[in-house]
Amino acid sequence: MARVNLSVVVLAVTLLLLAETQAQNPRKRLAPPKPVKAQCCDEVRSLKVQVANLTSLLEEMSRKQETDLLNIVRQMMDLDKQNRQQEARVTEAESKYSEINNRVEMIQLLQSANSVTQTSSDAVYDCASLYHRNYKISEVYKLPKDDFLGTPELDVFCDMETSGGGWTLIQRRKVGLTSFNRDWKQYKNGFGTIRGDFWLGNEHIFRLTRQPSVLRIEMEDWEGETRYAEYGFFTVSNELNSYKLFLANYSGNAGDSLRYHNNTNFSTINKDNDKCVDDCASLRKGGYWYNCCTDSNLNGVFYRYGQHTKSTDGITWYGWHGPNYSLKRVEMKVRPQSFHP
Ligand SMILES: [Ca+2]
Repeated sequence: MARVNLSVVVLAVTLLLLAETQAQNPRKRLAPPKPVKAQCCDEVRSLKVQVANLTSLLEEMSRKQETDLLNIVRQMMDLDKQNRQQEARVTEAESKYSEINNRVEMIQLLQSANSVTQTSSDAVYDCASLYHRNYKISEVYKLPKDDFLGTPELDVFCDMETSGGGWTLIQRRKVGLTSFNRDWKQYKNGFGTIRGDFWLGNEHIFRLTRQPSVLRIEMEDWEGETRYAEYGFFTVSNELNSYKLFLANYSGNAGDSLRYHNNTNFSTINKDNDKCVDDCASLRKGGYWYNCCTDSNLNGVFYRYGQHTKSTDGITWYGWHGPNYSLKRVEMKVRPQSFHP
């Protein structure tokens, strides 16, 4: 740019000089030779000095411009370098961000995959699964219908406190107004009131105990004392196999009074499946896994205080109070062996 400007200026000055010279020439011819010539030469000399001054000024300006230009070019190069460095940093940051984003998406995918797995294996099937969904109050809950598991909608009472909670009650005796002297079909489907006395139903107990289960029995006598019996293994067969009882691994302080009933079929007033010539269901007035006949009779007759030691068909647990003592209160409950509070 400086060079172009300089050339233009030099050209302009040259043209000026030429024009001046040409303008002088006719005068040179017209004017008288000597004095005019001297005057002319003085003017030319003065002009030449001016031109020299201008040229040196221009050269100085040009040098300065070139220096400035060089500085500007250097600055521009520096800026360009800085710009490239910034761009590199931005690119690096973007790639890091994208990598982190990918990782987050991967974690989210894994989490959602996990939750799907948990949902399908942790379906609301019993009180233990409700417990794991953070329902931790002992209350009545409605288990939803599940076509995959083949379970109908069902009201259950959950014990979410005893020994870690997660228990689904299958039986309760405490009020004494519900008769337990019922037929096969009623024992199959269940009867009573879920907040009071009830039998959940053999069909439901069968379904609940298809997964390895624990049975816990809690009892209270008329003196207000409590005992319990727990079986680390408990399952009930299907109806075709007469809801046959299998249990093992007793622990507790009430005595092992259900062991005698192990490996026996369920019997009711209208179905004698026991191991006795007698009809145990009729004798003990309940539905139960009668052997010949009882070491316990948790579905026997509810006798009020004062009457509770006068019969052998009451709610008995021989291991604690013998064959003639009918208990005040009983609860039978199940939960999966795999349950961890
Ligand atoms: Ca019999």
